[in-house]
Amino acid sequence: MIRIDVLTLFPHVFDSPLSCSILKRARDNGLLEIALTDVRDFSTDNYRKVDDKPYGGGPGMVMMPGPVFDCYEHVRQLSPEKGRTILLSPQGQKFDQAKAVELSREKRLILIAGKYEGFDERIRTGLGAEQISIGDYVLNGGELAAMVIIDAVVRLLPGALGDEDSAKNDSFSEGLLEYPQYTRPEVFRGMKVPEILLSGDHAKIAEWRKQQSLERTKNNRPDLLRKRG
Ligand code: 6GU
Repeated sequence: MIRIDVLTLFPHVFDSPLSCSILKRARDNGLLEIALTDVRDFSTDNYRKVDDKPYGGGPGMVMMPGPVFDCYEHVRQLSPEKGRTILLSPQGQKFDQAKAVELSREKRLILIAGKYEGFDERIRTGLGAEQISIGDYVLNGGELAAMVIIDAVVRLLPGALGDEDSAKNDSFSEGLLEYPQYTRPEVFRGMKVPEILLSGDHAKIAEWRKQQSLERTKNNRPDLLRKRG
């Protein structure tokens, strides 16, 4: 069982993905407890303001520390586990499968998704939060990044997938991309399934798949081969 709290200005963004397939089943089966909390509810301003202009000037708005701290302190006491606090930010360390595995072993994650140009730095330092980015591009807010992390983490929870093996064979689990897959029919619009997959020779099939994985990785993601050594 993992508990994931998300602090966000847009809790409804999470409704649809959380009600789909694996995430829904994980919640229904008690593998996952997820709680969304609206940071705006912790604004002390009459207009529910949560952001302000940056000191020193410059474009955009910055998330104010007050509402985020108050929201965080409220969320913290909803459950006894301390867990790990993660700020979603393009300035963070890059999220990858190894990080997903690491996070899937936690009892609790507290994800903070900000909108606007960024967070007041005291949010990161004061909460002792680690920062995570999902890649080298800029999103309008942390919500989709939080959703990506939740999705990647939950499918690693024991019992979350129907077939226990399927997470182990995934792309990246061995540092390589996955081999090509085929299903029926044997011939589709003149395109045939590779003969070897119909041969029943399991050793040959395993060898072919490994070769295909290496080939794909070399062509599409040479960085992964270098990382693997
Ligand atoms: Cl975590 N947030 C935002 N706003 N943009 C991102 C990101 C996060 N990761 C990649 N781009």
